[in-house]
Amino acid sequence: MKFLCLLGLITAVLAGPGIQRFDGEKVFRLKPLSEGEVDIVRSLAGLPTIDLWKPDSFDQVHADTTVDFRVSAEDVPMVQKILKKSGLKYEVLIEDLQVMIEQQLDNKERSATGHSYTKYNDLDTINQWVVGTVARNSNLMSLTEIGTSYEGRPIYVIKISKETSQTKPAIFMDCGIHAREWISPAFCQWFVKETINTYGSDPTITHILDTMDIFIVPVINVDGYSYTWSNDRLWRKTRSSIPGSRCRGVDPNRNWNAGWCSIGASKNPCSETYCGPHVESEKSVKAVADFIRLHRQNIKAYLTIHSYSQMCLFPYSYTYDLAANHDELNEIAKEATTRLRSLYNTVYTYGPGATTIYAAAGGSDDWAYDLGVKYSFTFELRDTGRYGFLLPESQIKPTCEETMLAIKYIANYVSNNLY
Ligand code: L06
Ligand code: ZN
Repeated sequence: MKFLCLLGLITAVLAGPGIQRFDGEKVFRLKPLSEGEVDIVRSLAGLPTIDLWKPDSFDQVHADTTVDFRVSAEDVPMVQKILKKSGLKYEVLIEDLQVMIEQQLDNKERSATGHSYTKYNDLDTINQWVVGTVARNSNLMSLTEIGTSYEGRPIYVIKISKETSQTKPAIFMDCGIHAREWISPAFCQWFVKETINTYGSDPTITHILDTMDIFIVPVINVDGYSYTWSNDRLWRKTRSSIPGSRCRGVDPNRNWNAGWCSIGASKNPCSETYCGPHVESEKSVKAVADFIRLHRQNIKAYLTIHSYSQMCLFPYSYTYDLAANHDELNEIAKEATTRLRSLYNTVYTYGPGATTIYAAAGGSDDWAYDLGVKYSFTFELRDTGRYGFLLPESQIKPTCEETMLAIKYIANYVSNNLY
């Protein structure tokens, strides 16, 4: 008996803490309609086991805001009791998170390399794909390691370029700023495949690449993404440790020098929107910011891919002031989302971040815009909450196909309006 216990202990220690399970956890949706109801929702912030999915901090909850939050299994009865007593209408978006997490991997195909454009790939698989794809397409692609993360993982920039003797204007796109938004890196991989496969046959892609270069970071927050595969599927931030705090990680979309930490961000290291000890404290953010600064004369558009909510956002998010070319950005977003909708009727909303989603400072889109990149957009991909961050693999293809239409529209617009 003693031997068995010891064996169990050794096995547990060797296996490590293992991946977190979410059995019985639920995701609720509600919409407070009055200030009184807002107060009730905000009072839930006091419960340590509540994880807000949308918006991403309780300060951003106002009357008419749609609020999605995850509740631990043990707190479900208590939260339901509070909500019922308050009379606040709510729906249960996800009945059992663990079931949903398992259902997400609904593509059972196997590929020889382990990589698939219609499956979620872990970081090692993505990195092998990056190196292999660039090597196989060296006429059109090159690879730079722009730095390493807090935990020492490489951060790559893929350059897609039809070589000419002159330096061309460029579009910069990144994926995977937030770790749990898995559809984002899936889109960057899809985008690379489509671009190299259709150069020469698709007139828009051909025109874009004949006039511009494209820089792509397939995953920025490599440590966070890796952690969502190994430990906690719902991790959002980086993995850096914060001196003097038991909590880890900085929100990498609150860490850029754009009204840093002034609104919609937190100075508390335990918050999901922790802005970090200082601007660009995160190695992965600094590596990308340094790269963009280095190429700032050439970069004409900045695109960053997130999920979920189905939105096309543009500056500003750290202020309610309108961007200098607001009307132009609004027209571009309107047309891009119309193109996107034309394929599967997926409806997107669009507008400045502060009024369309919520005010939040320190984002990469605002930072790039203030650096002089006048076409700067954040995409919040599918869906609107049915699956949230756990979008099933069966939706990767349609999501990427429709998003391609929007990105191609923007890239083409920029290539015809070079400045
Ligand atoms: S998950 C993406 C969202 C929205 C970002 C909009 N842009 C800025 N706040 N700068 C987030 O980062 O919370
Ligand atoms: Zn995000």
